[in-house]
Amino acid sequence: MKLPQRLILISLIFFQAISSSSAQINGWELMKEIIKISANASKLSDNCFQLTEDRPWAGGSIYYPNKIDLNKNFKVEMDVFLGCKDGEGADGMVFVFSPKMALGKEGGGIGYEAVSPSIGIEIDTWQNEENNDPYQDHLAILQNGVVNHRNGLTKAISFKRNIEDCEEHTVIISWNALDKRLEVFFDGQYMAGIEKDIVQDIFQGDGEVFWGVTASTGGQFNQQKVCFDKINFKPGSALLTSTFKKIELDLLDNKTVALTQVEFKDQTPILEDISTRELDELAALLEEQPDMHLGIMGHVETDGTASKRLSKKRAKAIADYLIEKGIDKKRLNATGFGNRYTGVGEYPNEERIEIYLFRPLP
Ligand SMILES: [Ca+2]
Ligand SMILES: [Ca+2]
Repeated sequence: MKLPQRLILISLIFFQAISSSSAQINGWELMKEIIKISANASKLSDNCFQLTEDRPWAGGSIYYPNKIDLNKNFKVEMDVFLGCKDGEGADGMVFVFSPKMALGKEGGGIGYEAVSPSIGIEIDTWQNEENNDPYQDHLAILQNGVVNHRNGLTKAISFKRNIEDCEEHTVIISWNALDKRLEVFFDGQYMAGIEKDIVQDIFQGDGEVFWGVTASTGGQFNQQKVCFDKINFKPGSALLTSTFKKIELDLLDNKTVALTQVEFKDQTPILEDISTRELDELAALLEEQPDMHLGIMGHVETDGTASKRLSKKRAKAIADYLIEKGIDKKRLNATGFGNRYTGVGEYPNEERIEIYLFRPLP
């Protein structure tokens, strides 16, 4: 198997995809399972995490443990809770992109200091004069684990009010890979932005990084929490390969499997953009197995002739996509079953595309 070439090919396809469409993947379902927690952080619910308790000298971080690719767009919407103490509260939190899942220094370091290479979006609730912090709670885009505002990518931007107010605040972080623009919004207001080739300038050309949030307390302290509302990104190639890996192994083991990432627009055979990465992997597998044919079976939820037709059209849409990717149509056998068969075991979804490999009779 020529895996490296395949990865390069897939990267190229994705690189082209960003310029032509706004395809997005909601990483949320994946994230619920596999967030990585370090030090004093803890999980509060499926989408909420406590980063620090309300006690001195605590530090905590959470990271999504599969790299994302900054050559593609990334957007996260989260609610941050910075505590209930203003004058006596500290220190804040930092949203981080870095090839390491690291927790930096506590206190004024906000769990970010010394995490390098990195981009950090700091929400700072304590004035450290040694870091040129303004008196007010503030926000800034920082680089390479340096918390001194003299070296920031933006200056420190003060909030017009106290943000350690026992309330949740919405933070949106948006990276546009094409314009190379990183923007931060707080409670619906634009706060800061940079235009920078982060992949080249910070990460030496390798756009695959982890993302996470760090926080700390010091002599002063607050409880600090983060909840994620929406996360949109395309996974890096490592995740891409690992999600398809199981499907590939099962197929080669003569099993029938349901595709996990293929989605259609409601009641139509039109593929959602999200589907392409799994189908591209499937096309690559078929290229590696030139003697094998592929059975494609469409299943839908509802009863009736129209449903049977829809399930067949959907199976055919998969075949058409693979043909477009260079797979000989003689190798593809698409059928639709309406709702005749219920999904079982690992594939309880009624709406699904199942596939299997078979060797044609001579
Ligand atoms: Ca404050
Ligand atoms: Ca500070």
